[in-house]
Amino acid sequence: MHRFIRSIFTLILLSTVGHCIAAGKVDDPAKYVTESLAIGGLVEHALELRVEDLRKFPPQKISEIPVVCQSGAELGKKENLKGVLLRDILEKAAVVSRSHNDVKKMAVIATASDGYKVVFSWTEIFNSPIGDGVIVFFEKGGLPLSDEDGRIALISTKDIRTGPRHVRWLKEIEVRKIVD
Ligand SMILES: Nc1nc2c(c(=O)[nH]1)N[C@H]1C(S)=C(S)[C@@H](COP(=O)(O)O)O[C@H]1N2
Ligand SMILES: [Mo]
Repeated sequence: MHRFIRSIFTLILLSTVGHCIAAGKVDDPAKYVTESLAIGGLVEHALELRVEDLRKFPPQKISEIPVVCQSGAELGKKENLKGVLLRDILEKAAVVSRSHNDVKKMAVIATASDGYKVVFSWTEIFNSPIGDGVIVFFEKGGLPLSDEDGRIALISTKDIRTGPRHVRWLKEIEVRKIVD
């Protein structure tokens, strides 16, 4: 019986720890907050954008987006987000394409200050409906994002599960040609 209780306890403990790691909750979110976003790699104009610079792009509003983890767990929803299209930012940075087929071989990598990274393809962003929903956001309910959300974040709103390509504490977007 004791062993049974102990294993139940261990299971509860493990699932809690697992969930926290999955959702990337940390003790001191303030230390991950980023105040600017760097755009680099295969671009003509490397950019360093603060929130006031992001505001100069055409605004995008998300009234409501459910956040669903890769595991299928529903983590709630985000409401009244304001941001801009990643596509508009990349157009300003101007992706370097030397030959007709170059862009088809490119990845766009979003990196957060805690090391979290997600990958898009150039095609997803510029030549698929996914691109219409990839938003770099900086406001929630009319206020700057909290330390937990990161002052600058990204979300791919048209994904089936929106948790994975939601990037808190966004710090860098890198364009890379990943195949020859
Ligand atoms: N920077 C960063 N962003 C992250 C993570 C992370 O560990 N670090 N975890 C991701 C995972 S696994 C999920 S499910 C969602 C959770 O979104 P929430 O923080 O809004 O609940 O954030 C994603 N964004
Ligand atoms: Mo997740």
